[in-house]
Amino acid sequence: MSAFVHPDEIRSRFSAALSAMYRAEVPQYGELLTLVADINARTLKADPALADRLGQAGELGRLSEERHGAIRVGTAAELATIARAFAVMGMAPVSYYNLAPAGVPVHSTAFRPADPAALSRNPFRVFCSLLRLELIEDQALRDQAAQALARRDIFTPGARDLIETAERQGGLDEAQADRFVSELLETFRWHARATVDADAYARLVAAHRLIADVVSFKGPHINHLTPRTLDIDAAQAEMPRRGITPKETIEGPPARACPILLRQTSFKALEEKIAFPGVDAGETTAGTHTARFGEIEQRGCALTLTGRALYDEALANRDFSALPDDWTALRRRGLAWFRYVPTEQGLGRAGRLTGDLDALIAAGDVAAQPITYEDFLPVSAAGIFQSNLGAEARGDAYAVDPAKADFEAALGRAVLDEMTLYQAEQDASLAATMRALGLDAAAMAAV
Ligand code: OOG
Ligand code: NI
Repeated sequence: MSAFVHPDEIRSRFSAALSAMYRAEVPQYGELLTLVADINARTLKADPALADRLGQAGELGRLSEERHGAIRVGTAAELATIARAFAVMGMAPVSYYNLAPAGVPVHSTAFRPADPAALSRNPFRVFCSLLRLELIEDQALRDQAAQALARRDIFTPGARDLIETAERQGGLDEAQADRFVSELLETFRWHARATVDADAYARLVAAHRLIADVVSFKGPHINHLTPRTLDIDAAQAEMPRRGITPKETIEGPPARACPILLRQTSFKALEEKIAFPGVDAGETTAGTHTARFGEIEQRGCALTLTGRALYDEALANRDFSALPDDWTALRRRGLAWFRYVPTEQGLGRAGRLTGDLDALIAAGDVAAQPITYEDFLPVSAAGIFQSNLGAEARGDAYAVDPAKADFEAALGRAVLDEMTLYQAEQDASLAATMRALGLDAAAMAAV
């Protein structure tokens, strides 16, 4: 039997194919890519220290390939199959995001590579939301939505076959991997023809725009694909100059010398022509739908639970003074995650070093690199959702408890905890550094 294609490679091929498809469907996305590439090149040239830092962290190579997308599925079965499809590409569900408190009737996870080596090869992520039909108050409408969802299959037979093949064989060979990519791409494609009639669509929109978006079409079209910029303020300023109108404010933390977490901006959803099935077979009625948009993000350092609590508090009060804008302070106070590496000088002194971690860093024997935040921010996500739902979006929160257990039951597995992943990366890097320097790792615990 021929060798299997590495899941990281299948993920890269899928991410590239999705990007090409979305670029053809939404030409403004192509313009965003050019804008971000220009700004990234300019930023790296103007800031050699940043270029150095990204180079050492292994992030320069992945930058031009880096993107995340988002889809919204309608049923537990769709979510469970999507999870199996992403697993073929080395992507696992990380974190649980409940959007109901922000007035959006979904809960979500992000499928992404979990280990540092795979992230550095290609960090492609997909934010995946599951509609919560139970939050539709009107029983008749809820039933109609459930029926529309029960009638559709968002996967091609070929995609279903290949997911099973990958699970049975433990991977896909060259030909199978390419077929898997093109079959799975169909799930993410835009369908201009609605599956419900214009009346049903109008009632779904009245319940919530997002419900109409999930229920009215053959599949969960990719609704945005987001490149990573190194300077989001520059990108925001540049968008109008290139004929793109951004949302008013950047979501997430303010601009800082030491970027943390995630900052995002977007342009408003496009109004796109769609066709509803008419009363007579073959007849259609014209309509419009707004769902697909463009987004840009800047990623900073991942925060620990303590750091995240400070950030959440700061965001609520719009006062960020309690969060130090200084890598050393963030590290010493255990507010952010770091990857430790021995420096050349340190390696030259291996076996002869003493002192604690701070002393080794101060002496230049160990370097601490901020670990990039690979996840999402529910408040930011809610802001993006809201800005793309139009004025009618409900601002009030749904009165429901976080339903993580329900979500995991639908998913067919537990989501991974992002903090555990960052902690593991930090711990492993520290242990490897100490080993390389001939020091006792146990005595050097960082956070
Ligand atoms: C997903 C919105 C969340 C982000 O970057 O926070 C998201 C959606 O609109 O379906 O993509
Ligand atoms: Ni997004």
